[in-house]
Amino acid sequence: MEHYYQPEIECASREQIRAWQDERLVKQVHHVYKNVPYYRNLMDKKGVTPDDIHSVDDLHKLPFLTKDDLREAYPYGLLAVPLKDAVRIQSTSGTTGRRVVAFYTQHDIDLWDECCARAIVAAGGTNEDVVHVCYGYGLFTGGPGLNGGSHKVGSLTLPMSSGNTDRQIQFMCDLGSTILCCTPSYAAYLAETICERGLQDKIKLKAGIFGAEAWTQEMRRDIEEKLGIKAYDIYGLTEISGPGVSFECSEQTGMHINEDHFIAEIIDPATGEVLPDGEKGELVFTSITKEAFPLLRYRTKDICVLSHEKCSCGRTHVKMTKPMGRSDDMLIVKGVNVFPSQIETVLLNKGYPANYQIIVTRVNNSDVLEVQVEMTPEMFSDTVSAMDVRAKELRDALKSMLGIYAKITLVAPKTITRSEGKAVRIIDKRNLY
Ligand code: DLL
Repeated sequence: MEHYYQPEIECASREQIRAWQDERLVKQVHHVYKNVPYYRNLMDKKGVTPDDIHSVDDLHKLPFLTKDDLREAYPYGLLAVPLKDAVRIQSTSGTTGRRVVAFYTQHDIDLWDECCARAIVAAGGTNEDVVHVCYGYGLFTGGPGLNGGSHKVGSLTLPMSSGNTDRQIQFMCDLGSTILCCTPSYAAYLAETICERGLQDKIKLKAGIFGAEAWTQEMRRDIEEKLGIKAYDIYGLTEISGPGVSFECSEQTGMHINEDHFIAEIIDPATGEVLPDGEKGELVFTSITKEAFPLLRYRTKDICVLSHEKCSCGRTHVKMTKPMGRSDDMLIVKGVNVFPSQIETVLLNKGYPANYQIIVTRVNNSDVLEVQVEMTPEMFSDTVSAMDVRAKELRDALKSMLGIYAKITLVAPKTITRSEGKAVRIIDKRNLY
């Protein structure tokens, strides 16, 4: 029996979806113009007023919003309701200087839960399931989002959060978890550990809902084989609510975007021109039902393709491909957002020259972040044990900046290749896209 499946919305006609979007967009534009001075300024600068927006056809008249706007308006500059009406804050994993906070009213939490519930149902979830959530809880949206969705479906929800693999596996066996929700890299690690311990027969998993980072079809097959499950992709970003902005159905040929809540556009990242279906470009979202933190034409930096082709599952909402890369230099390592500028800040603060290289690899399906750092000639004359102390200090400082450990390799002066143009700081060997 399927619970919380909403065919009247998810399989609505294109005309119906369009009618919802037209009406909600107009209302949303008035809401932000009236309540958010930051938006009013942006729109005034572009010479557009709420009265110019009559339908989705007018969307292109609105200015784009970027992560830089969110940082400039930090913390409360884009809050569109009185503080007393906001009930929750979530945040991106970026740290100092890069943090983005998003606000929710109870209505916003309800619709976010609804989006995640749809993802769980699309993966075969019902109120008979035991949903094992080991995305992180706290400021990260993964845990709270899937937790809320699972409640809405009526499944028995295990709020495990991340880490403590022994306990994860024990609960999985003892409680008979049937749907696993976590990052694909953690799913791969759990799968490997379960196989090593010969526990495949003790688990009852049937599906996994994995997202928050890029993962390949090979990784999907590996996890599916080891755990004996079907693995579904789920996409989202904190700014637009969190997981559940889009999700895979049984056809697994892209993720359906919850179009009754979010309007998607694909633009040329260089010119901002809107591109037609089937063309690759930057994904832009407009949230048309959120109250506390409604973003209009938010540039995600994720590069993908949209398709309105008919889906055999019956859902009519547009599908997006897996992101094929990003138009900025943000890396996602172990599910955490890492910007080279954060690493550079730590190095410069500790007296190192700005010659470094970031190398990301994937070993046994787990990300490894290595930072190769050039020493100054004075540092290079240190004893080996003094260098070990330096490397440890740097490792700790990076951990407190990024939230994850990096392998530090100190290298001799002038060994990192100098660039004549834009420095190549990142070598990503994971072949994720
Ligand atoms: O990662 C929300 C989320 C949680 C999604 C749990 C899915 C599951 P942020 O930390 O704000 O939010 O990171 C958002 O992660 O712009 C993409 O670049 C990337 N991303 C998210 N889902 C996927 C996915 C959460 N399925 C950023 N495939 C986004 C590839 C993904 N990249």
